[in-house]
Amino acid sequence: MKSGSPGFLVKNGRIKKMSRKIIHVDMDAFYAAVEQRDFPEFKGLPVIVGGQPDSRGVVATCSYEARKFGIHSAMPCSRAYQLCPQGVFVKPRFSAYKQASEEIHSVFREFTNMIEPLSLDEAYLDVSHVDLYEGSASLMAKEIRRQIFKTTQLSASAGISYNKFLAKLASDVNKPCGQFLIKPGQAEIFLSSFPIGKFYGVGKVTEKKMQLHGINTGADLKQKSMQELLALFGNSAEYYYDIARGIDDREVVTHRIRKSLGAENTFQKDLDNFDEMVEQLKLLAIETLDSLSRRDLMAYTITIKVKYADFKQVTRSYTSATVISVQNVVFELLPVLLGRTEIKEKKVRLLGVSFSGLIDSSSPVSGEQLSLFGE
Ligand code: DCP
Ligand code: MG
Repeated sequence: MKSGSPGFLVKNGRIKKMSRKIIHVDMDAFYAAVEQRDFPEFKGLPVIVGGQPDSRGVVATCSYEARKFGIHSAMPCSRAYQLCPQGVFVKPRFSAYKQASEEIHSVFREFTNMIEPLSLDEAYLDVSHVDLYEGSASLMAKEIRRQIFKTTQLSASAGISYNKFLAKLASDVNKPCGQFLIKPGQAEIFLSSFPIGKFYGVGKVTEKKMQLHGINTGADLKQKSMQELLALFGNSAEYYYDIARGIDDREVVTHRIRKSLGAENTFQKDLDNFDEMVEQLKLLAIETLDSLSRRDLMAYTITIKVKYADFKQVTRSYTSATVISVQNVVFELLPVLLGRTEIKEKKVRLLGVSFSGLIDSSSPVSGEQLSLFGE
């Protein structure tokens, strides 16, 4: 049996699918909590991690005290300052968050090796085959949270269910510092009153489109037939059909292959000069190429992202049949891609470079591609 798969059980001569037990752990106000732990004078205060109030940066996260003022992740810091001038604005300290994340993972590993990290503060654990606490995933989650707190003095929330989709939704229910279980048979009731925009995989654009068609909750989504969903959403129809019913067969993937790697920068002043933009893109490209090579990765696709002064954003990509993550090739492509945007008409506030279509540079195919490219 493949580890982490639900497996099969032969019962009364019939094959029965065993359901999974998934725990989704998500730290509470992660970066801000680390700041409040390391600087006790910040405890109980609205702490905003990200840029300074007078900068053009955005909020990475904020403490629950700050959330009462309406501040949230990705909000411009200037806006956060308007909402809460007395807030404590601090710069992120990634090494501290990374360290905390490693400690959290060592707690996870006491329970299972079937861990799929989603970010520094979030992971899925497949505990289907773990015998601790007589196999009770709820008790395991409670103990995981207790041990995380003991080791890091940081609080975590957890969602427990029979698949990843539901476990992730569940971890938000009793946040902060709580957990919630969705048992088989409870999903559809749980989802029926759930606002459609909160479903994982329903972004802002899809949310609007669904609302236009009278889909505001999980119950509304479930009312739609597969035919109707196909007409509305094409390839994604099946996904929406399934999530309305709480169906998700994705396994916990322990060795996730990175899909993309990139860097971006918001400028203090909008840029309006082509050469300067190319220079900035080159700097971002060098940084990203460096991260790729440290991870022994190479890429087939390069994408630039341009956010204009009016906040509209576009991406331009180029995919090659050969590996393109080589500095001189990238430097040639950057001005070409940039030339395909509206920078002549609009100023630019943010630039980004990312690589996707990643392969391991030690894999035989990449060696072949590289030599092809060399010719
Ligand atoms: N983060 C970020 N930029 C975002 C969102 C998040 O830099 N737009 C960072 C800061 C967060 C961390 O990732 O601390 C984890 O993100 P979460 O969405 O889990 O948010 P928090 O852990 O901060 O809060 P919550 O208690 O809602 O999970
Ligand atoms: Mg979190």
